[in-house]
Amino acid sequence: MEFMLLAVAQSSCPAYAGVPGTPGTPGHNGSPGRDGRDGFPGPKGEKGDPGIAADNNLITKLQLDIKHLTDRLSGIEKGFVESCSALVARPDLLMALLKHQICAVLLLMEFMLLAAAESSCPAYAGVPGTPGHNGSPGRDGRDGFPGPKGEKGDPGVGAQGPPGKIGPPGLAGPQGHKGNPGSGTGVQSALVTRLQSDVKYLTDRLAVVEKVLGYHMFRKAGQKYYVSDGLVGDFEKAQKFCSDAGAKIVLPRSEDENKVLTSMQAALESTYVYVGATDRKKEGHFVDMSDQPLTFTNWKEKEPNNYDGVEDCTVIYKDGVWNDINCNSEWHVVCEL
Ligand code: FUC
Ligand code: CA
Repeated sequence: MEFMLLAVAQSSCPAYAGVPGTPGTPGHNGSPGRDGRDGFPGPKGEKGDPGIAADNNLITKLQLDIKHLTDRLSGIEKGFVESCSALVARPDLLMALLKHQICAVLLLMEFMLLAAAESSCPAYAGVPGTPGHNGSPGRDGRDGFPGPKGEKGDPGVGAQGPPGKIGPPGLAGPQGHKGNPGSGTGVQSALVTRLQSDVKYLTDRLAVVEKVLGYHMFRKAGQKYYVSDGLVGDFEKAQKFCSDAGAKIVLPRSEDENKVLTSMQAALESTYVYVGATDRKKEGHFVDMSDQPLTFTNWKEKEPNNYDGVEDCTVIYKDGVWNDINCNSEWHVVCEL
């Protein structure tokens, strides 16, 4: 009714300014805030593998040691030492030690979408007001995710310089304590262990050979050496002479060794040479100098006969056969190393 009356008044009256309209609709929400700051750097990469230069130097040194020892042995023994060719290094294993690892890191990014809701209210009649101002910018976004993990560090570099010239080996010292577990690769450790064992074997062998060189006469018998300075004495004297030399009275343990001793005996121009076997502890039961049963004998026919009941020691005759004899009689002394 009121609306109709107004319409009638407007059509019939001069136009006046209308009643101001109701306020406009609220402005839209402000624009989204700025992107968040960059994330912090990722965690530091893992420490690189231990350097291999030091171990390689050790391997090189051991190989040089082996070459040096092998050369010395070959020179000394002049062809009667077995080949040391089994001790040649293994370059293929060394190459396998150099390996590289590349790690790929996957970065997950999360995006959040915000939807602004618009709301409007119906306006009443009248001229709508001007739109309100935009709202203030939203808050800054959240910080980004941490960056990717850093690259793995470079392998370390050994501080050890190149090996110097090898001096002559000294006397073998006492065995040291067991070392800590190695830090190299399995292949590397196995190679080093083998080379160290080879060096020890050759060093020990060289010490024996050099000792042998100090005697007037020597013969190689398998892995042993028979040595003599031409000494003649009773069994006690023979025992002392050999034990002072870090050796034992000779005792052939095979036909071949028995032949070597026989040839030495001929060179010594000796009738008898003492052999390290006695039955002093139990008559008729001959044992070696460690009281172990004999694994090889070459008794002459009808020997041992314990002649006159006083024969507890053993000698080898010129033709290689054995005889039991009085320990107080004096014969040539040969030791084995
Ligand atoms: C044989 C040997 C003895 C001794 C004697 C002269 O009877 O068995 O050991 O040599 O000869
Ligand atoms: Ca006898």
